[in-house]
Amino acid sequence: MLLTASRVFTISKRSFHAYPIAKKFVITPEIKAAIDRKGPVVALESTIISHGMPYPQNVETAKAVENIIREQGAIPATIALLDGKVHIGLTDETLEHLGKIGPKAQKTSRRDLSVVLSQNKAGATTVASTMILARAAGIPVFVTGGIGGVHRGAEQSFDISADLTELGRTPVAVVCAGVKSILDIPKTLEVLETQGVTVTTIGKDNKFPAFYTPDSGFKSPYHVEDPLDAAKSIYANHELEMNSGMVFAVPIPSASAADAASIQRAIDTAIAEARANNVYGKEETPFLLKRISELTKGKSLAASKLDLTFAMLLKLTEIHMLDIALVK
Ligand code: PSU
Ligand code: MN
Repeated sequence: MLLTASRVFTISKRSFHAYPIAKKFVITPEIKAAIDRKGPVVALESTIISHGMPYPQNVETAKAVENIIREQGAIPATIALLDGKVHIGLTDETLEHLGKIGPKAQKTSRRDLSVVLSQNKAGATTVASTMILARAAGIPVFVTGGIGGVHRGAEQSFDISADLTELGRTPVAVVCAGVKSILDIPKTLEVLETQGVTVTTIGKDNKFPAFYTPDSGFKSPYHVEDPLDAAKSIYANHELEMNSGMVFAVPIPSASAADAASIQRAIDTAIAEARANNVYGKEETPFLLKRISELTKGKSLAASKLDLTFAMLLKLTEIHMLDIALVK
């Protein structure tokens, strides 16, 4: 399934360019050089490191993902906020630090950036803030596991992730394994449509994936089999100066998919617990993910399968991401 480096496409740059970078940005020399020569760079978020997994697995997984990107001929750019600076690319030391402090780093979405930076706090970036900072640095493609979306019960709580509005206003292509069914998937797809976000499944059919499973039961508006077609649509998005983002969903292969029924049971339990414990807002996603991981770990078989699935998904999304990487 590994694609060769020759399959790393470049997308000619017209309207897509880095903003004049403020002093607040610390970009590793390797990434800076790659951006300057329009080489392939892949942005990665850091909430998944701080809030997604315990130490040291979080650091190990982050490194594994970065290695896959390198093997494919692109440069990984993990983004985080430390000591009042935006770090584009983490060193071994900064990654280790972020991994160790874990949830003590502040989960940082668009509305949090100004406070975290001005107060010199440690901040882990969500999909929304990673898009903003990647775009500023001149990186047009970003890979993650699952994006945020419309929470179940949003008709009462109004809880809709800022990831969706960011996708409507920032021209970064987000490659992911779909949307977890901790969220309301059809409502998420509706909001993405309202925001003008192109949603494309990369695969044989137009099934929109649900992270753990290849088919959420809902359709993707578009699907392409060849990642080159995905790259072409990113190019067209830049040419038209749309200034909106795109979602590319890469389904997990059926053979690796977690058992849908047991995952669904864990999700339902976790959601009921969140309601019973009055967990809302920015705490909800980390709470649900932690509980689902704990609940499925109770059954050792399901647990190892889930962990394996998660690692594989990251790999697959990185690989595809490289495929559709980048700007010239
Ligand atoms: N969905 C997942 N895993 C995650 C997240 C979402 O399956 O780790 C993280 C991402 O960083 C995403 C954020 O951007 O949670 C969304 O949080 P909220 O719903 O609070 O916007
Ligand atoms: Mn929310």
